[in-house]
Amino acid sequence: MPKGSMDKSKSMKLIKTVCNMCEVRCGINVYTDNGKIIKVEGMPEHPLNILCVKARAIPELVHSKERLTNPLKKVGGGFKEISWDEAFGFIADKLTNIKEKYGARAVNIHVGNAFIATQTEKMIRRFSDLYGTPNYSTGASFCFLASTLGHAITCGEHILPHYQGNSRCIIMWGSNHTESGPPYTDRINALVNKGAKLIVIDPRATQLAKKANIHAQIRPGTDCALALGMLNVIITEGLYAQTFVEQWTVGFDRLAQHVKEYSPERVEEITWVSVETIRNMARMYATSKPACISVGIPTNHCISGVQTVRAITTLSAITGNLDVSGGDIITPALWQSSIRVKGSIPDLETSIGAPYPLFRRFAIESTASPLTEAILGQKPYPIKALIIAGGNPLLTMPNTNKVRRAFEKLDLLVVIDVFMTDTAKMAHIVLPGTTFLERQDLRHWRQSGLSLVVATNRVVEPVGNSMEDWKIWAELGKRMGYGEYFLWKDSDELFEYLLKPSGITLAQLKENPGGIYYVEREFQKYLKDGFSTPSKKVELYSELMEQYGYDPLPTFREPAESPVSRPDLVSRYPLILTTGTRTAAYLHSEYRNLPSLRKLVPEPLIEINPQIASSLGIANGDLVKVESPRGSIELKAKLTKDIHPRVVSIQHGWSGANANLLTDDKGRDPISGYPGFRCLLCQVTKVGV
Ligand SMILES: Nc1nc2c(c(=O)[nH]1)N[C@H]1C(S)=C(S)[C@@H](COP(=O)(O)OP(=O)(O)OC[C@H]3O[C@@H](n4cnc5c(=O)[nH]c(N)nc54)[C@H](O)[C@@H]3O)O[C@H]1N2
Ligand SMILES: Nc1nc2c(c(=O)[nH]1)N[C@H]1C(S)=C(S)[C@@H](COP(=O)(O)OP(=O)(O)OC[C@H]3O[C@@H](n4cnc5c(=O)[nH]c(N)nc54)[C@H](O)[C@@H]3O)O[C@H]1N2
Ligand code: SF4
Ligand SMILES: [Mo]
Repeated sequence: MPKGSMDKSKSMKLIKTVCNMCEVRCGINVYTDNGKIIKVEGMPEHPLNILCVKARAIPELVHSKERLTNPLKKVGGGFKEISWDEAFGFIADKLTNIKEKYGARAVNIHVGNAFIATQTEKMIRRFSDLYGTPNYSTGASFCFLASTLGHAITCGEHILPHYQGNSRCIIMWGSNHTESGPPYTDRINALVNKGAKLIVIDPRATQLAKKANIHAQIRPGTDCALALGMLNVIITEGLYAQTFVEQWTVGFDRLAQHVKEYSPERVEEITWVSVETIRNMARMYATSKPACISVGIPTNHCISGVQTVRAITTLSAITGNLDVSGGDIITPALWQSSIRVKGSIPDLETSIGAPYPLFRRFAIESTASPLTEAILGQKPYPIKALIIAGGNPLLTMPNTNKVRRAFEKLDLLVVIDVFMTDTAKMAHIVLPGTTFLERQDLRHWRQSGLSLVVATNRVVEPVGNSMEDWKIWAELGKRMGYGEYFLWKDSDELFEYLLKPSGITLAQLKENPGGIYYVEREFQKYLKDGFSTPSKKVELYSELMEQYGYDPLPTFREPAESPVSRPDLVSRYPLILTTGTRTAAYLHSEYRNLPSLRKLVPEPLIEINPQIASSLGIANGDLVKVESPRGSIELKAKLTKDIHPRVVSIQHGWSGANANLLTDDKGRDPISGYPGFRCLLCQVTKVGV
């Protein structure tokens, strides 16, 4: 810490913790004075310690006047402050009645991104077990699990690009770390400066695309076809790693036969990426080793999501880039005590996620993708109550009009949040949780091969009557009569218990605020143990997929709503719409109310190419109406040559111009249940003409 600032204020305190303003989770030094956060800096002890714009806005988040400080109950059209006791009593009575009348499965508990891989998520799961509902879902219903599935089916484990190694080629495949993971961009830039080749596959010319050796401006939703086209070139030209393929893969011959259908010429037609670019990319990738691929979330958000990930993993495998330094590496998860309730674990086959058996098998939870159908259509049975912790589905789930109709029908909607979000406004009960700075969290993560576990520190006391999120569930559990299952008196005790199998103690974590590596980095572990698949090899051809009725080889399916699959829609909706591209200022629907961030990105915009804009009579800054078969929104046009002329892009998470009013909850990936957030059709018109 700079000495000068210490002198200025004797009462200033430094607390080391981890930023949770986005999923990257950098180490931060937070300075407080009289219970107020006054400054945030990067924490040198932590491997990720850049300070992005969101972290600088932490004081605005914590001390915002808009924070929820008391439990609220909907009375008439408004909310009334109530005590925690009354809130827990009300919820417990409702949950008990619903269970008696409809069974426990009539309650869905949904955990948003705020708590992924923390003790809070575990407590909520414990509560769900005790209540008896199989309908426990998380952010995995829309995020990262399609990748995990594609990886697990193919090579047994989740894989991630190893930026710490000396990659000679990096593919940013629908991934834009400049906005979505700034610290990783620094690492990529360093590798590129050392001569690594960079390939970017993106309908937009991102900052990295502009410095890339190859930028493939792909048609949204066709990544699977592109990967298969690259496989075609690599196999035809014999550019694969023969020994690895022979010893460690199954189904290569069938794959080789299968990808013959994906000639570069056919793939150009599907993807808009030229034959020459497909060939160059395939050659560059296969001959610059080691190479790693950053698989972004857009590859998951289409009907072929899991198959896309399978095809990309196949590329990595047959070129010998799996689990090598600088390639795509396997990092084991942290071994923690389970707090599932033995003997009371609900059968996921009875969950509303039943139609997605592979998702269930690997996620070990239900999915929220059929939630609105279950509420509105009572299929496969009615869902009567929904508890949402740390999520804002009214802005983040597809087809908002349908989400709203569904939520209006619920007998009980409870939202646990730190702000009065659009979703919270619909709730019968709103409970004030805390921000990550008002509690300790036990966090572990594997991004970029960093197998880190950290116990974060509380920086300030919970504001008003807000309650630490894990505790809310313990208290509600006690109120439901499950007291004997929630005996941990504080987070320290809970963390000690959870950490037991890891061999790491809480005391060690407290001494190491930058975290502890829970496993030593080991490459090519398969040489000893094989891969964690049924055959112990990389399953290019997957019998597991076949068993579940899915294509055993990665196969491209046209997006559910595209000019090819829905020619009937094209004259009315001629443009391709991708939604959800990240901006560094915000996290999904969060932080629009923090002044410094709002200043950076003041309003929602639609990115549109000047070529198409001029044909529609639209100038930069004009107010336009964007319409899809589900609904319409109005927002300003940002004319930019950086986007493909036939594609428009809108960020999600804006309350006034909610992209999910345009998206569809149908046409889902049959394996993961993920909706096609990234590949839809729309029409753009200037407002007022
Ligand atoms: N600041 C910030 N950071 C975040 C988040 C946030 O909301 N804000 N969210 C976090 C979460 S939960 C996630 S999942 C990640 C997501 O982060 P990323 O995986 O990086 O995803 P995006 O930024 O949505 O999109 C990346 C790029 O894909 C392009 N793209 C759009 N459609 C397609 C397509 O069909 N194919 C291809 N190849 N490219 C396409 C977009 O133009 C964009 O440049 O970010 C995380 N980090
Ligand atoms: N159209 C479109 N929609 C998308 C996507 C897309 O690309 N396009 N991306 C999808 C993806 S990948 C994801 S991950 C989801 C994200 O979807 P959500 O999980 O709904 O994400 P957020 O909008 O960040 O909502 C988090 C909520 O938790 C609250 N919160 C934050 N921290 C805490 C805390 O510590 N305690 C409590 N109690 N509350 C807290 C915030 O105020 C916020 O309201 O969105 C999905 N939706
Ligand atoms: S990238 Fe920014 S918001 Fe995300 S964890 Fe790091 S400092 Fe926080
Ligand atoms: Mo996500």
